[in-house]
Amino acid sequence: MRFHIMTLFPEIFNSYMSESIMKRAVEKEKIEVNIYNMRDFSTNKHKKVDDYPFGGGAGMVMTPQPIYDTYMHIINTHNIKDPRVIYLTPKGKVHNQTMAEGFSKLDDVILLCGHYEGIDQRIIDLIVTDEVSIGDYVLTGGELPALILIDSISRLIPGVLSQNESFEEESFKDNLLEYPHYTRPREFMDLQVPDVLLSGNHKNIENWRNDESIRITKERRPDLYKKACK
Ligand code: 6GU
Repeated sequence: MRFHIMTLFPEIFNSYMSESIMKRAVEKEKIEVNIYNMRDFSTNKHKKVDDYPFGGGAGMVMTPQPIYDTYMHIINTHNIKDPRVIYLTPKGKVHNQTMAEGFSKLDDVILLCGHYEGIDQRIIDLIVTDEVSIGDYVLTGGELPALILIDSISRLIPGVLSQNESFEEESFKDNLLEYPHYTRPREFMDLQVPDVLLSGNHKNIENWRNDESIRITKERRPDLYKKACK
């Protein structure tokens, strides 16, 4: 999978992509991350990328030219046939595990990070295929949401996680939240590890974990619990 990030703040991505599982995924060539500073594509003599909104109002709007030219550069240099362009915006469809699974099957994903009050609507009409939000709160820009998409998508690509890190048993599988985990020591600050986990009885352990998953989901996420029962 190749990610192509369109941003005004390219530096934000370097440290996250240089650690842990993301770093390993790049090294193993399971993912490729290309970062484009849209300011570099501005034809304005001062490299301007924003302007006042027609109709008035607060804040600035990103102008279409640098965005469109960055997009054309990406699809031409990488020979992308049916480009999927995800615009990160609080107005988008809220990201979830099912959407991450869908995106993980693509060869190329272009992530468009907005700033200021937003981007010219004509860019959305012309090139954006998906508008995605990461939740019901407002951030200052699309860079953190883009990293969240990259992370959630990458770990679903075969070979990115090791056997150990497998996503076969984790939260949101079958719309359930994950059961609690324990490790050594058996007693910590007078708190014990549940006996069943020390019993060696695999059937009982599986049943306990399943019951805990259901209990926790019902308590915290009645919306998910309803779907899990279907
Ligand atoms: Cl994708 N962008 C911004 N700026 N704020 C957000 C968001 C995205 N998702 C939730 N809040």
